[in-house]
Amino acid sequence: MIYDHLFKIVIFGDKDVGKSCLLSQYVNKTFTEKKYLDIGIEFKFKELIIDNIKIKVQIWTINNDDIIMNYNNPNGFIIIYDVTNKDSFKYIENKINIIRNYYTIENIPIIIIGNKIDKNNRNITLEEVNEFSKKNNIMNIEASIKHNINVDLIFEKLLKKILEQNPKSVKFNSISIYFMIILIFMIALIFTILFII
Ligand SMILES: Nc1nc2c(ncn2[C@@H]2O[C@H](COP(=O)(O)OP(=O)(O)OP(=O)(O)O)[C@@H](O)[C@H]2O)c(=O)[nH]1
Ligand SMILES: [Mg+2]
Repeated sequence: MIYDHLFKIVIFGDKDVGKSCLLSQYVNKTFTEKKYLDIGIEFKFKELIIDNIKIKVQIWTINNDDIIMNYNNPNGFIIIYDVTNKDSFKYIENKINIIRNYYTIENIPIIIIGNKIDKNNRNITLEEVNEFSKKNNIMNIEASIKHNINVDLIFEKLLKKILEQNPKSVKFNSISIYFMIILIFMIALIFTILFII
């Protein structure tokens, strides 16, 4: 697919919240109960169309502050917590400040995800999350990555926000480059013929 935009999204959050699961559920539509090997950093690509705009997304999962600091120009962040684990929610509060301070982009799109709503021992109420989101001006959504509930919606919401900040620009894609080469060749040919006659 020839795309209009290439965006980078970073998935971040405390241990075991479901970062690796989100990546494989969204891109490959697979889920495993087994713990993914914690390799610190992973990425996959996904292509999709939103409002007739062709987008290629490079999605990273990271679980280390240093990587956040060194990460090159992300367009948006997905920060996950586990609705059954209070600590995982506390964890994101200070991470949002790190991201905001480091990237200096006042309004870098961020969405926070309350994952594992399929479990019945939830520890964090939607009210406290809504209050936190409002205070920090970020989007939030709850999900069950296990049951593929709201997984596509997470990316759709974030990407729509990213698109608002990156209006469609005219770019050279591979077809237009071929077209330019042929055009230049034709013009050169016409001049050569004119020169000869
Ligand atoms: N019940 C339930 N379990 C989930 C869900 N999402 C992920 N899990 C489980 O949570 C565990 C951790 O998932 P991972 O995706 O490996 O978590 P992670 O955030 O990548 O963990 P680290 O890379 O170690 O920081 C796994 O056993 C998953 O099966 C969900 O929506 N519901
Ligand atoms: Mg992981």
